[in-house]
Amino acid sequence: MPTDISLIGAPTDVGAGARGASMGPEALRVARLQPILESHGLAVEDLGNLAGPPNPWQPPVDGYRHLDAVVAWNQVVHTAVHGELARGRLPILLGGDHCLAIGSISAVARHCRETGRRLRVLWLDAHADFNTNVLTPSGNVHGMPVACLCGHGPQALVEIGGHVPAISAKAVRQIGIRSVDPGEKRFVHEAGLEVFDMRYIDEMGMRHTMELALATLDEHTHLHVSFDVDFLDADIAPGVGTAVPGGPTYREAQLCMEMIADTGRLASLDVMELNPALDVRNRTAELAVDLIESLFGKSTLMRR
Ligand code: HAR
Ligand code: MN
Ligand code: MN
Ligand code: MN
Repeated sequence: MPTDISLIGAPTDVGAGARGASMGPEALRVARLQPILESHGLAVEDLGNLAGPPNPWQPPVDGYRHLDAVVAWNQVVHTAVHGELARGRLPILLGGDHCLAIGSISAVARHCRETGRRLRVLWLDAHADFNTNVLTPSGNVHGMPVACLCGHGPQALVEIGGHVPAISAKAVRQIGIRSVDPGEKRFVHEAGLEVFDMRYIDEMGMRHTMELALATLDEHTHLHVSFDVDFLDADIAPGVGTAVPGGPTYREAQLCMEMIADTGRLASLDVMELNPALDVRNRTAELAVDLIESLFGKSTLMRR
């Protein structure tokens, strides 16, 4: 796992249904993401923010809101994330809404093809984000990134990394899922996505869940974590646009992050959907930073 980290801000809410995720990168900086990672011996470079079109704030056309702007943002994200991977660095994408995972994960997948690595994507989210323009109840593209990455979506998004599909559904493990639209649910099953929903976590526990989600990694695996902050229980993480009750507790989320850290395979990360306009004194940003620390192996008194 590279220890040189690049922070990449993507300040847009172009794929979301609520405004404000565009302020996510700055809130993570205010919550001291860079110095806190540096305090654990990591070398962190903040590349600042990417630039893209403004949010047109228009109704859907053919089932997509703002498709052109979503494509433009994902292209700059793809280029930036791929560039950092090519430099041997570990990119952390600071969202921004979750539609940007199309650019980010397509870049990771391209890098894996170029370097002969195997990709595993952990999708930590309340939502499956597996809608299409036909299935979507909203037209918001942040509900569609996993489907786009698996080849189901508009050509301009599906082809962003030059290889269609960018990833196989088999590479993905979804964790924390508790809000899936009816048509989306059928499509998730049809595609064969491996989903550890909240019912599964309730019954089996986070430890067993993560053991399965992280099974069969080896030294050739590039582990990408796409962390939608609404993964967390809405009571502890109010600063998101689409909060859903009944998510992982603070301790469950910590264990999830610690078990990922223990694999030593983490090679890229998205931190998405943080919405400071809905937060309380930057508490959700601070919680996200606390969990990211654990993801990078913050040592605890008992274990190390
Ligand atoms: N499933 C809903 C839709 O497609 C809600 C979308 C998701 N919101 C997110 N993504 N934050 O995880 O409109
Ligand atoms: Mn999401
Ligand atoms: Mn590459
Ligand atoms: Mn979500």
